[in-house]
Amino acid sequence: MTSTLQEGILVGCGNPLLDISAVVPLNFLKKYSMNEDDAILAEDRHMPIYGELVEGYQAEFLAGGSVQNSLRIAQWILRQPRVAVFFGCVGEDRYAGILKEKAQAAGLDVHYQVKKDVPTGTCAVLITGTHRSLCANLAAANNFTIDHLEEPSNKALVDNAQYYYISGFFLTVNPPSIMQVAATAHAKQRPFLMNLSAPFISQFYMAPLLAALPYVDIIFGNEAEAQSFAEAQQWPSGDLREIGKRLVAMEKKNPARPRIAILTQGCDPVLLIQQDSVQEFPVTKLAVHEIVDTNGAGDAFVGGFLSQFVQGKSLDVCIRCGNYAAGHIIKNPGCTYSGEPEFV
Ligand code: 26A
Repeated sequence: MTSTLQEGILVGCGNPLLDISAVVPLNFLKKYSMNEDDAILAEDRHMPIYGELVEGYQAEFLAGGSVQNSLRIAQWILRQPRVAVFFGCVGEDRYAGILKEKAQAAGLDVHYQVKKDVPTGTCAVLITGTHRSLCANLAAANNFTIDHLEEPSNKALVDNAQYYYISGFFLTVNPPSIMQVAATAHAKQRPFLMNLSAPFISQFYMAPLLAALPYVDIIFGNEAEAQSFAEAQQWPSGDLREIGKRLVAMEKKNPARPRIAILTQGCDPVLLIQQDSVQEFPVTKLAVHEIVDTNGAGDAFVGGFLSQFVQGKSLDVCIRCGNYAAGHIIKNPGCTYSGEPEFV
């Protein structure tokens, strides 16, 4: 970090979740009809998972929630506190305290909406080898309402930001808030960034996703999420480059700033798609013994990207930093970091 950035230059909204993470046998996934590397919303039949992880599998508690993860990582790399502001809904309990403490320790400026009498959301993280399967019980996070963004001090934070980032996950909670932030970004001609987040978003939340997409300047996703979007759109080709090109060509409110798609594919190269061009950015492959878990890798990629993007750096630098951050997070439990960032 050389120059000082405006406080609150980056605003994000999402689901603040406490991750309950454990290494489990494949049978555990089977028992709950879950797949490796999936991300789902908990139904009633998943509710015993959380207790089982704590009682039988030495579960670890870690700060989570996709957008909050990305913003914490951006803060870690920036080393300047309060560059990023986060909105989301928590309960009034010990888990909310842990989340706030971890976010603030990273330098993130959190403005939680607090829903009394509803527990803070949790996410079961089931680790099987280098895979992770997520099962989110949103609880309080699902109670976020647009009036939180309309409170004068929060509205001022949204109005003053220069960059906006919201996950596809948040489409399950409050599309009106997403549309409001998107419209603000559009009116002020500021970048609005979103993430496809999980295959189930394109399967079950395509309508609100399509409503937000015309405002999206940069869309992130991994290969499974991009495939799911393509299938839901009934696009003929499953080729990731083709999907990216079609994504960037979809309707856009501000055609003067063509949409960019950034698609990750594990340890294969990251694809940067702009109009008809596709560029590849290699990923440094980690040895299996270096991998602690892959939980949060995609979020960390976005966090690293954002840390450079808000400094006006080139897309090339942003993506290289995304790859650096993801690599670091994979070597640590959940979406946590250790030591000082080493990205130059
Ligand atoms: C709506 N859903 C399902 C979710 C999530 C989520 N964050 C927001 N909404 N499901 C999982 N996560 C978070 O994703 C991170 C890994 O990318 C987990 O909390 C985990 O920290």
